[in-house]
Amino acid sequence: MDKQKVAICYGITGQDGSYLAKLLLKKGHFVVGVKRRTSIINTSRVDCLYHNPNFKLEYGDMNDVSSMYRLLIKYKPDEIYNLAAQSHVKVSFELQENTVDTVAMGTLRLLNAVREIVPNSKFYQASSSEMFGDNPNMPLNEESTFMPASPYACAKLFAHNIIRNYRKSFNFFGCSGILFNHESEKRGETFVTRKISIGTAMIKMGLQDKLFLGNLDAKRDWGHAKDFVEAMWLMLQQDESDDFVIATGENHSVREFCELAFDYAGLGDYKKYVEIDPRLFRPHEVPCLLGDYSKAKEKLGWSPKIKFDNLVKMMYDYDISMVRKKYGK
Ligand code: NAP
Ligand code: G4F
Repeated sequence: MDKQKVAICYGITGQDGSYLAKLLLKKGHFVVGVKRRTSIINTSRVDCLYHNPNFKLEYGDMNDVSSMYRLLIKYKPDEIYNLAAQSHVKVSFELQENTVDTVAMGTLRLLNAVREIVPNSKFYQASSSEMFGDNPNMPLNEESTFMPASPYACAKLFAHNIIRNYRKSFNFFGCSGILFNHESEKRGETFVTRKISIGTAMIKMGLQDKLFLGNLDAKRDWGHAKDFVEAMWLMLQQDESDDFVIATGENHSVREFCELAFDYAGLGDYKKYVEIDPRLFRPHEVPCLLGDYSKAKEKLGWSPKIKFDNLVKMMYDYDISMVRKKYGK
């Protein structure tokens, strides 16, 4: 019988960490999830895994090298998934150093520890379509030019490049998934899709009158996180490491997301409820993102399953049931 694979996942408490943990457990892995210390308990997305004998939570931080060594020595993982980040683009304009330290330097710290302790392991890096930034040449693929437009994107690009560099310089198995936006019922509540699905549900239940948003014209290539974590795992099952764009190949505006959510909720025209708050505009907006996932389709056999319409409906359905539960309606 094959030895059980051990995976360490940084960023376990986030949206993707929780979906990835469930997938890896289904694949038979022993999963070590790394959580950081916070003043309020931050494990709600993975609490359902707490009693699983193949799942273990450990403290660690992207800014704490000795904890990286401690965990790598203790578990000797076969696979390492680096999903940890200050992942909010707008916030990165206000917390530049913290974002760069966690995303860029944190990745470098983890890479160096991995190279020393488990040099034959496989490493996944959560790269981002934000790295394409201002590039107007859609659709974007692995060969497209990176033109990062935020401190977050600059930091992600450093991490992306250092993985490529280690792959070529040290024969290191490091894959970067250049993931376009992916959302879900577990998406952080300050990202636009979840703001809309919760806001629509609150308005539907008469608990809120208005939803305040920023740029409604921005377009994103939105998929579902459950589909996207499958691509992460597939990348690490290959014989050679590489970079892959993961996207749906379709994009929609924030306005279209609103139209669909309010219509599905039976509230009619979103314009009756949505107001623009200029404080939500960004110093430098990425107006449009659209990905070409042909390489992932060909080499990994990966394609997205959940379409935009369904994504919006799934998120709204989840949030209306949560609002009903929370407010006893
Ligand atoms: P998320 O929900 O914001 O999760 C980020 C995770 O990183 C959380 O577990 C967070 O912990 C953890 N974290 C933050 N700072 C840390 C630190 N200093 N040390 C250790 N852990 C830290 O993000 P996500 O949507 O799941 O995305 C996962 C990764 O993919 C991120 O790197 C993101 O930048 C990248 N990405 C996301 C998308 C997308 O559309 N979702 C697209 C492309 C790339 P807390 O729970 O304590 O905050
Ligand atoms: O939901 P967002 O905050 O996501 P954004 O900036 O595209 O970043 C997400 O996807 C990236 C992949 O491309 C990840 F790397 C990153 O970690 C994160 O997961 O904003 C989407 C769009 C933007 O154009 C923004 O200006 O929605 C626009 N928007 C309009 N009103 C808003 C709002 N964004 C937020 N967060 N809040 C608003 O009220």
